[in-house]
Amino acid sequence: PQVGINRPHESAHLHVSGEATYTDDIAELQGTLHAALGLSPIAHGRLLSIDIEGLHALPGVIAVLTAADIPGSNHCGPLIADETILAEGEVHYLGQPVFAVISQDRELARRAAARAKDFLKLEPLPALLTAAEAHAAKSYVVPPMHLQRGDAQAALATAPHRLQGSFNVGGQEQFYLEGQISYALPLEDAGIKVFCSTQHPSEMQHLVAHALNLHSNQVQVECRRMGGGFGGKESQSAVFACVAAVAARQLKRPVKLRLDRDDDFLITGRRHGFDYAYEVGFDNEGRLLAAEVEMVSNAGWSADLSAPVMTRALCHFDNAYWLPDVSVRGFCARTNTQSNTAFRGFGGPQGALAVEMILDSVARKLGLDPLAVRRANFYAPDAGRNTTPYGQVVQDNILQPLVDQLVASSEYSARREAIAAFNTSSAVLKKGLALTPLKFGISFNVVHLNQAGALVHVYTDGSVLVNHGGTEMGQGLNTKVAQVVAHELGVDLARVRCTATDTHKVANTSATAASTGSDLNGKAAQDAARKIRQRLDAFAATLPDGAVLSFDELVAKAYLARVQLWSDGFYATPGLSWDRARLQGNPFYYFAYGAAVSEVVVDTLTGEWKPLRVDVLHDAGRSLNPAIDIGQVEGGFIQGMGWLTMEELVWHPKTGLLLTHAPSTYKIPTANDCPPIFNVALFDAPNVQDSIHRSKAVGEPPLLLPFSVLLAIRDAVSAVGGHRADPPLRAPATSEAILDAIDAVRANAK
Ligand code: MTE
Ligand code: LUZ
Ligand code: MOS
Repeated sequence: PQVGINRPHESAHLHVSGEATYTDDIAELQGTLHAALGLSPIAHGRLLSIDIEGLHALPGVIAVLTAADIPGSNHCGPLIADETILAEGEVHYLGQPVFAVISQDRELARRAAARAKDFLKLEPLPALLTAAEAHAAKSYVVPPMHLQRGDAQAALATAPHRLQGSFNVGGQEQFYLEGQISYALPLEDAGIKVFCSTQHPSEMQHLVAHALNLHSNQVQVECRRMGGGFGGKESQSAVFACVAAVAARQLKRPVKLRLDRDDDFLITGRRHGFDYAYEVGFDNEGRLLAAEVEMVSNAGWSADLSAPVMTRALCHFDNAYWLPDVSVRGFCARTNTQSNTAFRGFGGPQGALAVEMILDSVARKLGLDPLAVRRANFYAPDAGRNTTPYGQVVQDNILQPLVDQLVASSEYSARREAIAAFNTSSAVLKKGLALTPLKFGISFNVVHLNQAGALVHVYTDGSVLVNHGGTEMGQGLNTKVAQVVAHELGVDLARVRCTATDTHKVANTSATAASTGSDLNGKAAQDAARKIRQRLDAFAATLPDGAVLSFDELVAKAYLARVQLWSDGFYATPGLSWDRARLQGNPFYYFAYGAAVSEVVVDTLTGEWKPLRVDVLHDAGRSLNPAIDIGQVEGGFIQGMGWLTMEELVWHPKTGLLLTHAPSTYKIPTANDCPPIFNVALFDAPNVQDSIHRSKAVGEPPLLLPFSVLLAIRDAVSAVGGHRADPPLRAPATSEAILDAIDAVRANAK
């Protein structure tokens, strides 16, 4: 078999030798020009004028482009036309692109663009800089959403215990190592080709076509690979693709637009920060009987993907738990900051974090181990505790056996006791332990996006070339799709290559997102390969009996017999339905599960902390490639740990300038932050659905595993008050946040 086995990433040898070609590595054509963006220096204001002549006079400036130079539409929002490529009339955040400067020299273009504030005439307007302010002003990018089942108010009134609270979690920068970049080449007859680092080549094709007043068949977008996307290149590669294309078209020269890191931070959005307010009712075992929750996301200045992100947040508040009477409201606050967007988990982590924080508080209130409270709330096929608040029946629940296995392998109970003993005898250092489970819905929560296409060529020498609609961002999609094709054709993986994603090869693709890349494109490529195999089988049956041919020999003969040796393939996920107005239906093909146990030690004098040991058991179904999947689990874990513990975004409270706009002030985890003991295993069970070789999507779900780190820190802080204290710990749990929470626990104990 070619699937279900460890295989290195198809580009691993290129990644490590520096030979992998990213967009900026493509040999520049003669005459290539460079663009840089001039940004709004204020958070909100009327754009009175742009001194184009003044900018033109700066050294090296060949052209200055503004909204007026866009021949077609200036809109580039993915769902709602509320977003411009270049500002028009008003500016909505500090960092918004207002104009582009084109030069032969990238440095000169950047220098000119950096002087934006000297050449823009702006009349400042009042700005809303926080989600709380915007929520108070009822300023939203889309109408509020409400997911409900039963009567939460009535259930609250009769519950034996009630708990009210609020907390918040910050946003997160994708911090793809390769920043946003596009390289546009004008072609004959008004055509254009754009090399773009994007998760969504088809959307870039459509938006470039609209901006240039072209048809889609005149625009080609290609992406061989990204140096990471993490959701940040799902919709937000658009501005850069469109600006490069408009400039290339106007100047009839190739134009490259590569952002430097600070501009990337200032211009693009990231994971939505969330504010939560809740009231829950529960029984003596900590079983939730009622939940009333309000979630407010900071959407930023435009809608972008905030609506589907909030939908996913609402549909993941249940996480692993059955909630009888529940009311969850979602508000996407419009603020004068970067427009927030997709980031690994797409709102799911923000939704599920809420219930995990709540259950932790419930456990402390009752004096129970949080794990016991979690288990008491699990979805269970018996007793009718098995339907999500949005009406989907959980058919593939493996929470119980998965958590049992992890509790045993991590020695949870013994370590719980050892930690309690340690904490009674240790005044300054406190340890904490937490196990958190996850359930993550797999499919785009917009039904029609769940489709994919592929094109497979078998050449006469028996080598195989695969093209599919997905994009490679390091996650190993091409490797998995090549394995599927090799398996289907019965050839060695070494015979199969994947080529760059190209809108001229497979049309109308969805973003590589929602973790569906290998589910969708794997199935589409399998469909294509299967058609070829069936033709070869039929042809082989016509050959004289006893002829034993290799694949290459068979293919060579089949060609001479005029058998079609290439094919398209298509796949659409079955059984999905979604009522967007009522937030009810079957939005997910299946669920992925997982759980993690984390142990940390906190220095209660400094607020510093360290992970000591992490055990993960993650469900990747029958994994297509366990080595790649374990890499995804480890990466997702560390990335989520960064979000919850160290990555802090700070905007200037008056000007709205994002102060943490570079690695000097914005800290992501490094190799040194990995837990010294990091046991990651896959829970080996086939998907109950007919997914590609019964595997499960693995890209995003692991991001929820490090909830266990945040809650282990919370456990350690709570130990300052004897584990019964309910610390008001915000996320990210930076040292400052940890010290604040310790202070609060101590003040409460007095
Ligand atoms: N892994 C790497 N190395 N780089 C990435 O950019 N993006 C994540 C995840 N894993 C990402 C990654 C996100 S946000 C998604 S949605 C999935 O990969 C997308 O790829 P898949 O659907 O093929 O898993
Ligand atoms: N839904 C979803 C989406 O669940 N994940 C996504 O990445 C996405 N992107 C666009 C629209 N809906
Ligand atoms: Mo991933 S956030 O769906 O690109």
